[in-house]
Amino acid sequence: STKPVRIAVTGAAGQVSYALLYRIASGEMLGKDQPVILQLLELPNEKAQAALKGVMMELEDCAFPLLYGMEAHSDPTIAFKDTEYALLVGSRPRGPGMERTELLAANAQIFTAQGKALDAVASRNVKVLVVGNPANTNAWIAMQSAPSLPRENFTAMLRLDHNRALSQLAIRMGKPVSLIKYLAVWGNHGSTMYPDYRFASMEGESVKGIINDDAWYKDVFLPTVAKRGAAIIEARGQSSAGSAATAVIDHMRDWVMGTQGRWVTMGVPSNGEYGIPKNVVFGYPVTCSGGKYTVVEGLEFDEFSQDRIERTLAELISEQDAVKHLL
Ligand code: NAX
Repeated sequence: STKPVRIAVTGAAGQVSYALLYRIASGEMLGKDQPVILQLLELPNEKAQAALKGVMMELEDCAFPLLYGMEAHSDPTIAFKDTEYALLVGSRPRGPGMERTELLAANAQIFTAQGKALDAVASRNVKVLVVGNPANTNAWIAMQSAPSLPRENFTAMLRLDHNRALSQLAIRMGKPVSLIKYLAVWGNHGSTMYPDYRFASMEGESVKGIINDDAWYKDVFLPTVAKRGAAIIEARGQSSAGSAATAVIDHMRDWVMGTQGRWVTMGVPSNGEYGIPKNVVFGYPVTCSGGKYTVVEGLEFDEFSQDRIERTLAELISEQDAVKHLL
């Protein structure tokens, strides 16, 4: 269709957004024939708003044919008006000496307000992706704060973890990433996340069988994926931005355009699949088609994977417990 769609992006002057907005405006997310209007949200302070203006000037200077409009906002109830996609990238980073509970509480406040704003003014079909950490719990909070919107439209980003895991497997096998199918990442976007290669295949053969090295899987692969964010900060002096933006594009494009049977990982509110309590926003392998995702069901767990699922669930429950009195 040539009617433009409204896309809200929060944290729009931050570094993930700086890598993301150009790609949305060039059509990488929703296709090369879909015009877009960007509704950008930043903190109201002068510095953030000035930086946002600068980003918008650059976007103008790109003369993107698909970019039909841009707006700068500091109030989510205006920024989210009629938006069909909401990319919630901005969140409160951990400050020096800040406790985990303080951080969770600060973000609970942000995502309660943003959930309410979506509930009040967004398109009734808005598709929401939470990137800002703690992403799963923030998505859960926004969903709880938006009772009139479809629960299943609130998702959290685990795609960066999925992509990191894919690349590590591909490198290990000396094969292109595109040949690997049926990889799953379970649970929380955090150190307990569980990249699971037991079902993965490459050209019809088991990836686990090809690699045939359980010690590598447990002692090298799992920690490499789990600590990749820290390794990037160590090397680059800044956290992942280009790869995070790529994961946003992948997550949204696949959700909207479908995966043609391929598995991808999305953090989605549980309907009880695999014994995860309802509504916990949990990383699951999914397939997408017709603008909807479906959790892959019927997979079996062994003792190791059961333990990993329980650990990542415990982390999510403890995050929820720390904030639920604030909702
Ligand atoms: P930056 O600090 O560069 O940018 C964040 C921006 O958000 C800032 O410009 C800030 O002013 C703005 N902001 C803060 N609170 C806001 C609010 N209430 N409303 C609107 N804007 C607000 O961080 P960046 O590197 O861009 O990362 C953004 C978020 O993504 C962080 O929370 C980060 O932890 C998270 N990440 C999550 C990933 C994932 O896989 N789920 C990977 C990438 C990234 O680290």
